[in-house]
Amino acid sequence: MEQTFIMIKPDGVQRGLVGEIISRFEKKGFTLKGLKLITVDQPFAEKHYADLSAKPFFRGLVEYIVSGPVCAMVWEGKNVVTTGRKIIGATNPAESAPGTIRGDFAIDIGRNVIHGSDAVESARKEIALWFPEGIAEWQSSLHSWIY
Ligand code: 3AN
Repeated sequence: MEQTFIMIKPDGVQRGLVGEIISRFEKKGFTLKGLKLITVDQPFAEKHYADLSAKPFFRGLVEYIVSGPVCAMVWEGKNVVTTGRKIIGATNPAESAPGTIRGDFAIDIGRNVIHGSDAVESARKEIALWFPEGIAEWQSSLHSWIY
């Protein structure tokens, strides 16, 4: 089953949006497979955002991510990478539709509340980076058609 890495950024944690965001993924029908509150250091944040290292906003982005605890999660379900990105909304909150997380809760591209993997392959890499200890194995006891 497909998995994705979702991270509530320091602003989302400090604004008390963790419950709301988890609720949206749960209500959609996705399954929570990993969850931790963690403060990362600069080398770790640079590794996570390595693809953006040449961007002018890279330094500020790293400073933002290390500024406080983030809520790191693994979510599972059919098409969860693409659908998760739809739930999150466009990168720039000025362009993210109402009803999406960024559309509802963010204003500034540099404080856009949440991260979600952009492809199955990057999800695999990000889950390995953020959850080197592995994630809990569990199966829902609901019938498989209830999701
Ligand atoms: P997404 O998070 O939607 O996948 P990316 O991968 O292009 O978007 O950007 C990663 C993060 O970098 C964004 N979540 C945002 O916090 C930050 N970012 C992107 N573009 C800018 C920008 N122009 N100015 C400041 N921060 C930016």
